[in-house]
Amino acid sequence: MELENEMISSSSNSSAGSREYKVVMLGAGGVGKSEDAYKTQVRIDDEPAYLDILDTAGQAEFTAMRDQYMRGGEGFIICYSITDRQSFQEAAEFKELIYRVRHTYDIPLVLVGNKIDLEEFRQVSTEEGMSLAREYSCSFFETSAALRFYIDDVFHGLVREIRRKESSLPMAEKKMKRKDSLWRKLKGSLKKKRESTT
Ligand SMILES: Nc1nc2c(ncn2[C@@H]2O[C@H](COP(=O)(O)OP(=O)(O)OP(=O)(O)O)[C@@H](O)[C@H]2O)c(=O)[nH]1
Ligand SMILES: [Mg+2]
Repeated sequence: MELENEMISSSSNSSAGSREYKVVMLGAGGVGKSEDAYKTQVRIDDEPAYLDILDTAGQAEFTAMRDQYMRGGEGFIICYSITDRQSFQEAAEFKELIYRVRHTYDIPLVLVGNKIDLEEFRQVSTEEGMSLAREYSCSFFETSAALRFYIDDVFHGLVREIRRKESSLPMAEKKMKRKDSLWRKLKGSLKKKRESTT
């Protein structure tokens, strides 16, 4: 599902009210990233949070842009499908890709195994997911984007991670403001790309 986000950027990172979090969805094609992306406003620990989600596509033509959006994201959702082992193998590679661009492993992220409603087609066990999450030092959720199971937990988990990181970094807010224009440019060009391919 597409997000209409261009209107909101002027209020990004506003001091009062809802704070905006720049979230990048990563994952192989067809794992359910776009289904996940529709929910954008959540209340977490009694504070509203607006999630500005950059929904990347698994296809090859977008991988050239991947470094760019990895630079702008404050948090990452790494998705695979529990019915697709290949997508799990790809999920295991994203942390290195993020590291190459950000030069730190201390990046807020959550790992998501989607499509648990298709249990009979499962190829990746819950234990394997948990074990990768341990390697990543991140939280792990199994979800069904189709049935809206545990989707809120994913966003809550990620925002908590971002807040925790921020509270340990006093200069974080300034850094994020500088990234706003890059982020908007990226989202604009992804949008154009999609329009030209559909
Ligand atoms: N059964 C089931 N189907 C799902 C679930 N999530 C997504 N799908 C379906 O899987 C297909 C792919 O979902 P998308 O959200 O388009 O996948 P994507 O990760 O955005 O794929 P790309 O944009 O190609 O990278 C669609 O037909 C969805 O309806 C889920 O939790 N359960
Ligand atoms: Mg998609």
